[in-house]
Amino acid sequence: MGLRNSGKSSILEYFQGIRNLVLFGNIKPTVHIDRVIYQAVDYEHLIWDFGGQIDYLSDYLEQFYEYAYEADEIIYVIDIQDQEKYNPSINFLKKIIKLLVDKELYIDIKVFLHKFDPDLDHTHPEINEEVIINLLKDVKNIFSDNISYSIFKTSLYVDFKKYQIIG
Ligand SMILES: Nc1nc2c(ncn2[C@@H]2O[C@H](COP(=O)(O)OP(=O)(O)OP(=O)(O)O)[C@@H](O)[C@H]2O)c(=O)[nH]1
Ligand SMILES: [Mg+2]
Repeated sequence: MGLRNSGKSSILEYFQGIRNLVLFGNIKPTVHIDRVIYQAVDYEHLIWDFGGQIDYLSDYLEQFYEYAYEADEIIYVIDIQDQEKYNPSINFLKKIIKLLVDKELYIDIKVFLHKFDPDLDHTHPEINEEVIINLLKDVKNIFSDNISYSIFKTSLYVDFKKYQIIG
């Protein structure tokens, strides 16, 4: 889950082996919910990709129990390159957490601070350490003690690697 354009569907494509950055640029906004089966080494994951456009969000909250009661975990994606959406994104997550508590759903939450690209200080110098520390503080603040959560920095634009194959 997460607001529109935060990178959720791209992350799922990446899980499934896509590495071509051009293809990520071609992904269309998800219409309502896309259900994806991802065969990992260990077992099969059934992943629900919740389209983040504004029109869908109230439905997710209204029917939250029906959507969530069988889930093992929620991955919540925040686009760190889009500062204007920090507050709305945190507010939506806050509503999700309140529903989890109210409905006694003890589902683990992983927050991805996403688009944390290796060249971020060149492409987005305004997203400096202070901005990230404040964002982290704001995210941590909305969690109560009875919710298990972890926070990650993520990016699909991973570092260049070279593998020697001959010589
Ligand atoms: N810079 C950068 N861009 C990314 C990264 N991951 C995804 N994107 C871009 O983010 C844009 C939105 O990606 P989507 O995967 O469609 O986002 P979404 O959260 O599924 O959007 P909705 O389906 O509308 O909720 C695309 O242009 C991607 O190329 C990343 O790690 N770094
Ligand atoms: Mg999507």
